[in-house]
Amino acid sequence: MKLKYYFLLSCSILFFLTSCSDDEDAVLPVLNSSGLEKNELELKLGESLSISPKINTDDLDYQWLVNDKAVSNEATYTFNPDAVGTYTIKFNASNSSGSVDCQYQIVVIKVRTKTDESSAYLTSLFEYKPAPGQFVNEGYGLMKDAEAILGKPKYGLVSLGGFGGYISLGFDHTLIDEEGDDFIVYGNAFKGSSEAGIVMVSFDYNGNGKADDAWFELAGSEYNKDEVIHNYEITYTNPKTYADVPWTDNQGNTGFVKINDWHEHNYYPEFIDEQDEITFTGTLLPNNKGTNDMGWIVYNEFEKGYVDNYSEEYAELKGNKFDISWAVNNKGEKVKLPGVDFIKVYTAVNIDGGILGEASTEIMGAADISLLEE
Ligand SMILES: [Ca+2]
Ligand SMILES: [Ca+2]
Ligand SMILES: [Ca+2]
Repeated sequence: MKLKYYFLLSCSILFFLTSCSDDEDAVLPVLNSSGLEKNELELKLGESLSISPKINTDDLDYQWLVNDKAVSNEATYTFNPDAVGTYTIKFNASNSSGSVDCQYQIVVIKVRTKTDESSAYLTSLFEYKPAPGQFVNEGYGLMKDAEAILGKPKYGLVSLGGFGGYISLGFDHTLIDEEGDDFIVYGNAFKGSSEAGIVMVSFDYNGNGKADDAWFELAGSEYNKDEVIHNYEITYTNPKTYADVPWTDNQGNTGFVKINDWHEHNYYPEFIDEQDEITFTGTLLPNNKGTNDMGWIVYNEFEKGYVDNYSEEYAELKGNKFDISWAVNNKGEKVKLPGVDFIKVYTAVNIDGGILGEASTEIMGAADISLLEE
């Protein structure tokens, strides 16, 4: 998590050693307390915050500044912001003997509290950018398919193509990290067909309603395993025809998303801006391809924490459960978010399934567990 999300506090005392004081009796001000107990702070829009620094004397001139603009000359300041953002509040108190000052940094956030009208299901599509795949540019791999997964899941289904292909989506309220699992993402997995996708989550820190804030991965069961490659990067080149799609990765490997006879068209997404090549980055899960007793290719399930993955809960839910508290930053450190406004899902395996085509995560929708009927 970036430092700017933390409340920063620094205080100091300045002695007027060189000044010629008229008032020999003024008590040198000493700051006993900054006025706030916690050393980190996020304030929700609509809430106010009173700051009362504790100083050893009352004989002082006070000055408060918010983002360098003078706002008060009282001993106590009540901060009552009317917009989200990061605010620097400065406090200074002085007399003829010296001065004390403090600086506070406060991040004001807007949480869209759920109401009786809130939908349990996805309401916004922000971006759909699949990696090359057999369903891309046809049924299940067009923008209209991405739109079809909004609302209550019915038959809508969208494919994300090979590794890295993603979709970003939103709810009409902020999902709060409650006890246990918080939301479900629906897929089309079945026993032997786990085409795992990773979920990333984001809070609308800048309050603009757009998914343009920092993303955090929800660490699933494989996250800390040796076979997992973090910061994996793959670049696909557009063949601009019905032909194998070449790729290179940052591990020194090359390969192809191979065409098959059932999908006779270009597999590279023709509706995205990047029409020569595209690079995706993310966490690469271990290759889960195997064969069953009949000799057929299967994709074995991972334990927990992935989309389109036949984990324990899948048979009953037709989806996978996620807990916001699994969020980690890009160093793998736990992150505490005020909530989740946006989710992003990407295909997290890079597997050529032979006759099955490339492994690609599919999604049918998502739901806030707290709003589902028991
Ligand atoms: Ca939770
Ligand atoms: Ca935003
Ligand atoms: Ca699937």
